[in-house]
Amino acid sequence: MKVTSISLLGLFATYASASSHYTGGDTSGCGKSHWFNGIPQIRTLTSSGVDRSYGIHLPSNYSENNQYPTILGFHGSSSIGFFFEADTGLDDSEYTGDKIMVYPNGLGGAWAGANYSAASVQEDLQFVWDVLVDLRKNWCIDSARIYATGLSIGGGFVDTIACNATVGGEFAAFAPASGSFYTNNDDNHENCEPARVPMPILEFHGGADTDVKYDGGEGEGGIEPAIPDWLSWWAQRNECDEQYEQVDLFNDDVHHLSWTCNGQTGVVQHYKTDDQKHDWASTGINFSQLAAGDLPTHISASALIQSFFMKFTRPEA
Ligand SMILES: *[C@@H]1O[C@H](CO)[C@@H](O)[C@H](O)[C@H]1NC(C)=O
Ligand SMILES: *[C@@H]1O[C@H](CO)[C@@H](O)[C@H](O)[C@H]1NC(C)=O
Ligand SMILES: *[C@@H]1O[C@H](CO)[C@@H](O)[C@H](O)[C@H]1NC(C)=O
Ligand SMILES: CC(=O)N[C@H]1CO[C@H](CO)[C@@H](O)[C@@H]1O
Repeated sequence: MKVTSISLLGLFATYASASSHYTGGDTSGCGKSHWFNGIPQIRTLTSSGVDRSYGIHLPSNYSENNQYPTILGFHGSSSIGFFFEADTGLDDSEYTGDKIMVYPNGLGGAWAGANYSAASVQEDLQFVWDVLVDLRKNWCIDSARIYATGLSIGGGFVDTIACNATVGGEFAAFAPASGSFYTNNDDNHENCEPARVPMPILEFHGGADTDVKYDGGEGEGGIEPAIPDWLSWWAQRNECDEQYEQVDLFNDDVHHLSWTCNGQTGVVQHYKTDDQKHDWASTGINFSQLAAGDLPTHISASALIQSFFMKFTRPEA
């Protein structure tokens, strides 16, 4: 009986996603005016008894009664949100001129999941929850259009969020890049419990990544899955057709994989850039590429995630 009602709810969520826009969520931050729109700001809060912080960037034409799509961007290891912005350019109005960008800062420069992480998975998930509460109280957030992206261990943590029904359920779609997936990986991938079907997810990964290898194995902070395996788990969770569509681009240097799930195209997507190392895919050189001894690639992850995210809204629960 219980199982039947759960699968019925799953079906409902699937069909509701196309038409029914989620209108829940606190909107008490709407109507509050702010200074320094268009300029990065830092906000602090206490989470699990620890002082934490995040950066926030509002559109320069922020309008206090407009509910904005909001993207949380999780930095890589030995980093802070400010550097993730520098690598991705996600504050640029060409990407987020009508969205709010949020850059949470990890404890000890990293995120939970690795064997070197300062915070536990429980604490970092709680932090994301607390950030969402703080955002909604202070700014005008569209709770149907909250998204998460991240680089390296920040990408891995995006997967950790997606796999937690409570916290991940607040998001409409996810886009990890060069992700080190330490939780819900080979041995325990079935522990992943997403809030609903589907949970749209797009991953970028370099074929020449020697830090978080495409074929998986020992990583800096634990065992990582092979990316094709990780993709197949998400395809299963999202009830996708087994056969995906593959388009080879740029003289076979870039491979775009896309899954259709319950009749909806592109719910799970992947870009493999053959020559790319462990960094953020962009057509202009950025710091993460310099640090990895890499060059720009053919595609811009910052642009591609915008069109991916805007295809999806969080359905009614
Ligand atoms: C705000 O500016 C962006 C470009 O920076 C533009 O795309 C958007 O339409 C503007 N929004 C409003 C409400 O004027
Ligand atoms: C999701 O994360 C929250 C916050 O850490 C935690 O309390 C909850 O137990 C997690 N849920 C699952 C199913 O792991
Ligand atoms: C973390 O895991 C990696 C990969 O298994 C291992 O090489 C490393 O020694 C571990 N580090 C710690 C501090 O346990
Ligand atoms: C420092 C730097 O040049 N960063 C760039 C990295 O790539 C993104 C996306 O193309 C640019 O917007 C950044 O300015």
